[in-house]
Amino acid sequence: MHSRSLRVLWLLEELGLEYELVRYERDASFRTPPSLEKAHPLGRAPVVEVDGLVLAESGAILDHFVDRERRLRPTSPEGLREYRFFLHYAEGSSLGCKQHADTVTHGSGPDTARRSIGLRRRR
Ligand SMILES: N[C@@H](CCC(=O)N[C@@H](CS)C(=O)NCC(=O)O)C(=O)O
Repeated sequence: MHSRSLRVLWLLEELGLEYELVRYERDASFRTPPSLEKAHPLGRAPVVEVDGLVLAESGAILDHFVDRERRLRPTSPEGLREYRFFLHYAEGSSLGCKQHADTVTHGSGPDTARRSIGLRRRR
């Protein structure tokens, strides 16, 4: 699975919660289908329906379940700081790098990726 949905599935497994998985197949250019916009206006994965709500943004979804279950969130100030760091790092700094790498692998080619991160090709 090449999706932030994995973050949510991982947490649901860690929490031992039951869930129904709904798959939205991507098109050839790796975009989600318009039908996902019916679930949430962002039209991006993951989207979850839980507690009568429709939630998007993987970090917000993770926070929702951790709050609801009152498990896995550290209580010490240091632990909480680290928890927040990694919750945001995964979608922020870390994924920024991954997206650049994906652009090289799947997207518009190495030159586009190099330009977007300010690198020049060596002559
Ligand atoms: N910040 C959002 C990013 C959502 C996102 O861009 N999801 C990707 C899959 S990992 C997606 O749906 N891409 C297909 C598209 O934009 O059409 C989150 O963490 O949930």
